[in-house]
Amino acid sequence: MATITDSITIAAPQVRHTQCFIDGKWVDASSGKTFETLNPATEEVIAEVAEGDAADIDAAVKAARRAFDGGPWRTMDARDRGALIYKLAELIEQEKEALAALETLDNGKPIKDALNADLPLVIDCLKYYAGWADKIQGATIPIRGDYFCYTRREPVGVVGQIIPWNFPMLMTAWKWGPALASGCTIVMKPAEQTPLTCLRMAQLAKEAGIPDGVINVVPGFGPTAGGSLVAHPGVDKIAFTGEHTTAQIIMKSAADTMKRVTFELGGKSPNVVFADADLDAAIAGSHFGLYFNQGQCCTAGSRVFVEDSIYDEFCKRVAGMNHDRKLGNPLDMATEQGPQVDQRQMEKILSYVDLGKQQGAKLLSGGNRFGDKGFYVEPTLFADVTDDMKIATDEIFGPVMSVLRFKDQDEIIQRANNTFYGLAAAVWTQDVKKAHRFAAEVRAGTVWVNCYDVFDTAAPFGGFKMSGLGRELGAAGLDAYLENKTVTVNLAE
Ligand code: TXE
Repeated sequence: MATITDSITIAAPQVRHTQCFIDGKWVDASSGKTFETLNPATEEVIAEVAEGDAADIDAAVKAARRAFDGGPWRTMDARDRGALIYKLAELIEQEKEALAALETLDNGKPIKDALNADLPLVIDCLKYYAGWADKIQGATIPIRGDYFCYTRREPVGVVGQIIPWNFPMLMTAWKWGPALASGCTIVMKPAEQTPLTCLRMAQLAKEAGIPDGVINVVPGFGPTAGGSLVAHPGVDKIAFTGEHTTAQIIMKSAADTMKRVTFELGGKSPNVVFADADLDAAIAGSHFGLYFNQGQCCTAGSRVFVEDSIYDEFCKRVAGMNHDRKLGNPLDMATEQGPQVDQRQMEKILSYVDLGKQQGAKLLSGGNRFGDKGFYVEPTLFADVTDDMKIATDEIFGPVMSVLRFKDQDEIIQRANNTFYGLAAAVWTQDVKKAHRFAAEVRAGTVWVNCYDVFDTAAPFGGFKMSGLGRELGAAGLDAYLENKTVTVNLAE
């Protein structure tokens, strides 16, 4: 089974911010309440964090409203706004080791991943959107008559942003980058499991010179802090990443004030491996596509369809990789898999393992909690999974791979699309025609061909069907933070 690692361990970082960040100041929750954030590797309390609720959200929205309506942010030279966003990226870069360690402490992800994946993507995202600030342009439109018609692209206003715990800093950057570039002001509610890095980023934004009130962060729980943000009449738009059932609650509540909404939600992404694929690459890529980040990725390739003739070899080799996988202290540079984010997620995953066994799937590796301290789950592999089993239909959000067999190329599109999700998909084949046919016919917002989880800030990302609404990243990601204003000028004498 997986082994405990023993090599260079990074020191636990200092926790500097635990209060609400409102109007450029650190303040306690107005109720005085706090909640604990835990280290999921040890189950020990890292810090007590201010538990914001409706009153704190109200203060934050008012600050954001003032900063938007009367402050310099929206009206300053766009290039200067871009420079401030770039400065924030540079300050993050200067303390990237400490931020990566803080992310690992709060979330449990291996420090190696926080350093080599999360932090570079965060910095890249902010630098990319810094470059957009002075390139947001309208159009001149040749309408009928003696008129001059043009459009202005204006910031949507105060945006409420609610993020999950699987990539706390990266989700912060994905939300802040386009909002800041377009001139919006922000009230963010980080996930209750992982508030610490977002709070540190707020302080760095202040040090970068982003004016008070432009970014506000209110930690707290979903139905209270999150719910009041969604209901607040002073908020113009909500951007949310999390579970689709939460998005449905948010969408209904946002309807009362006609807020704009964008959603990045879950998935049950099909990953199709044809017999003609480069098998080494397909196995390595499929393993990464599911087990990366403890399986806690919205894009996780959790329905792996493997062609009959290579099915047994594929499963055997994935089981071997699981056997060798290094689980342990996530602050250890050699650790490949850390704990799940919390007890609830660990228990949810283990209950799906039980369901897989009950419904007749064949457990080839893992299936248990790893150790008795920390929320670790062994890398788990099920073979002989059929399309209707719960482990093939539900988002497990953990290190559980379900491998399904296919024989007929024509059946695979229909089976891949047989889900209410539509976030991502992948195909492994050396046949160009097969790859493009799959890419065209699969109902998903992102398709990877002979690769998995390749993200770039410049490329739009989001879901079809119940996996989301709107797009993040790239130029498309800016649209969600902009209104189109049409101006028509009478030129007649
Ligand atoms: O998500 P929630 P949870 C999936 C994954 C996971 C499951 C539950 O399957 O097992 O969701 O995770 C805030 N009004 N994903 O419970 O509840 C909440 O405080 C306003 C997929 O963490 O959606 C947090 O900040 N806000 C996913 C954020 O919403 C509310 C990432 C996400 O929490 C709220 C995470 C409410 N009524 C989980 N209720 C992905 N696709 O990336 C909660 N929140």
